[in-house]
Amino acid sequence: MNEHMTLGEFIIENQSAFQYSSGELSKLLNGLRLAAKMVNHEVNKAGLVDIIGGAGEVNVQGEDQQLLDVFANDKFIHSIIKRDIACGIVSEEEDEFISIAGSDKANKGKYVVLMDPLDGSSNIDVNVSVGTIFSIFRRVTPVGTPVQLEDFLQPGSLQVAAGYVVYGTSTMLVYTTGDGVNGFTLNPAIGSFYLSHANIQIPKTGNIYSVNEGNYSHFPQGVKDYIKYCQKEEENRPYSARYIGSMVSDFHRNMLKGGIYMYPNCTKNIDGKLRLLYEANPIAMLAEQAGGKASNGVQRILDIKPTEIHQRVPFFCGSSEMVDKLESFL
Ligand code: P6P
Repeated sequence: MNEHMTLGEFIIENQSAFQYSSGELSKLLNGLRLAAKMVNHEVNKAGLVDIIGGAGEVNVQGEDQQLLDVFANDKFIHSIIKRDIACGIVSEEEDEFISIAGSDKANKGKYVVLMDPLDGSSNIDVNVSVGTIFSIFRRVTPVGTPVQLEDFLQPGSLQVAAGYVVYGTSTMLVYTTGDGVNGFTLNPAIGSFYLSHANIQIPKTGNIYSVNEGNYSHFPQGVKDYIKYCQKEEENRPYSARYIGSMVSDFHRNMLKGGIYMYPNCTKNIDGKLRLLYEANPIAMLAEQAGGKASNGVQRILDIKPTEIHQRVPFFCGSSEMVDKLESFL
């Protein structure tokens, strides 16, 4: 595998390995790649808000400045619709699912895309990394008919692809089509993503735990006990506490170095905060494809049968031995 391969070359080269290799998923991934570059450009200049104007203002070019998450939502939705491959979209930014009739109104699209176009966007004005998360399924209702809710409410184990973009010190696109996880780093000078992290494997264990300890008093007792276990002077502990407040960044670091990310249910958020369909499921697929685990504390995330598109789920994800240990406390 050529380390200097571009994402475009990689998609084509690995298309045949993909069980539905009709090239349609490749076109969809290429659309997401393009939108990621456009969002990256906008996110990177967000720090110049005073010059370019904040949301709702008019920037120097006289354009209406959009909230970045609205901008990201628009860019990803249009890049998906234009390719006529997907028949529907669920977005964190949209209350209802979007039905794509297609250019000939025939709903020929075989795929549905579920996404969080800009996760952690509240961090942008303090210059902290943010991310896009996406999940792709094949539709289960007949091709040629309008997409239905059941097309989006499939268990995560049926995802055909999942990935994220992290807009950080460098911008990376990390994704899987069920045959391992590969990471691509954007060279902004020429606008190409290059294979930089081939076949990512999460270390079986690690010494980093990520959780918002400000919610400690509201956590279930088992989570409190696990956090105390992480902090205890024993064996290779205490672990380091790292919490960026942007899940994609916390997960990306834990995937490369080992670690566990936790967003538990608590008395304030009885089902947790994270959304099953376009945050937990895609990250869980990536975690498992990289040799890690993802659980809601008692059940594999990918086995959960969704009941509504914006449902929340408690989320524990990362190094397999750390997730196992956490589950033993619950
Ligand atoms: P809290 C961002 O809003 C997000 O969905 C995740 O990316 C992040 O890990 C979490 O919420 C942060 O939430 O409640 O700790 O501020």
